[in-house]
Parts: sequence; C-alpha cells; structure tokens
Amino acid sequence: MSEKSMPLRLVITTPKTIRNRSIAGVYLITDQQDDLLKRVAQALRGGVTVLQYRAKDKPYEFCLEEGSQLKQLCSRFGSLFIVNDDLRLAHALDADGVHLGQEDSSPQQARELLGPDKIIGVSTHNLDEALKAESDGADYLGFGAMYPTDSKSITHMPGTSGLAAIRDRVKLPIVAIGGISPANACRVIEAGADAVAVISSVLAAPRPEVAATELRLLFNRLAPYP
Ligand code: 3NM
Repeated sequence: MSEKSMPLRLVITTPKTIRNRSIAGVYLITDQQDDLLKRVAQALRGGVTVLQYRAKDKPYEFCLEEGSQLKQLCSRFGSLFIVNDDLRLAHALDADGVHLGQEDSSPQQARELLGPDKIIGVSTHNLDEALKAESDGADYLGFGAMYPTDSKSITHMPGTSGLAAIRDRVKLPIVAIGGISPANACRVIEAGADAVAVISSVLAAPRPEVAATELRLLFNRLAPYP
C-alpha cells in the first residue's frame, strides 16, 4: 500500500496521559525573593518543565498579579504552571493545576472545582499517603524530604531509600523534594524520581539558569525517556 492510500490513523490520548507525562524533569518552586520574576525567567531558560507558585502569607490580590506574570512567563517557555495550596487562586489564574499538602483541600475537592483536565499533585511522605493520594485521584505525587533543607521545617525524611521503596508500588509520576541540588540529584533520579522539585539550589544559585541546566542535563543522561 502506498503511503498516500494508507488510512489515517487516529491516535487518541486523554489529556491526563499527556499531563502525567509532562510531570518530569526540573520542577521549580518559587520562594519570596524581590527579583523573583527575573530569577524564575532565568531558571525557565535553563530548562524548568514545571513551575509551582508557592506564595506563603502574601495578600490574595498580590498573588493574583504576581501569579499571572509567572503564568505568562511559563507559557512563553512552554512550562506548566501549578499553584500551591490555594484552590481559589489556582482557579482564578486558570493555572495548569494545583499542588496540595496533606492538610489542604482533598484531590476530590480540587477536581470538582478545577475540572478533569487540570493537574492535581499531592505532597506525600510515606507509602500509605502515596497510595491514598493515588486512589483519591491525584495526577502526581510530591515525595520528601530527600535531604535536610532550610527552605521548610520538615517532619519526615524518607530519603532516597524511602523513595526507592515506594517507586514500584505507585503508578503516578513522583516528584522528589527536599534539599535536592545538582550535586545530589543523580542519586534521587536513580532512586526513581520522575522529577526533582527544588527551591534554593536554583533560585539562590549565583546563576539560576546554570543550576537548572545542570539538573536538566542529569535527567537527559539518567532518564532520557520520561
Ligand atoms: N516541601 P529546597 S521540602 C516545600 O519534604 C518543601 O515535603 C518539602 O526546598 C517536603 O529545594 C520543601 O530549598 C522545601 O530544599 C524544598
């Protein structure tokens, strides 16, 4: 059969499959710096695939403005834009998704408000929480902490051995978090992380673009087929 006479083959993928695949690589979380937009833009240039807007204790109106500027930056670089915790803000900004902690709204509540196409991530620290998030309809799991960190006071540190132990028990993409830098990300990726979530090792680096690039290159080398 010539190529011309071949029937058209329709490949139907659900948005969720596409989105699940997108949660891979370098996942950057914002901090509270004055020059945040500039530093995030540099990091996006280095190859950040997902940006999470985490604005603790800032007024809602401020977050609407800052969040919308960050979202525009993400669309310029083709990166996903996720809002931390705040369902109302995620909805108002029409973010690509929301990331929920164990104390926040449930994935079901998020799904109800945001609809079927949005990405819902849940922070988890052990197998029970991971399995629960999966059965509650999360699209990806945060899992940490991998290492000690100054960016958040942590109560659990499963580390890379904890990550390796849950890797084959869950189907969802796992975003490892906590104290990850280009110097130790190799071990985290080898333990099974689909993405590494970072704050300080990129945003507080002398050159965020370089730090993000170093992390991206580790994924290219160690996990080339996300
Ligand atoms: N969540 P850094 S650790 C926001 O373990 C957050 O759930 C964590 O920042 C968890 O990359 C953490 O600077 C902070 O260590 C990550």
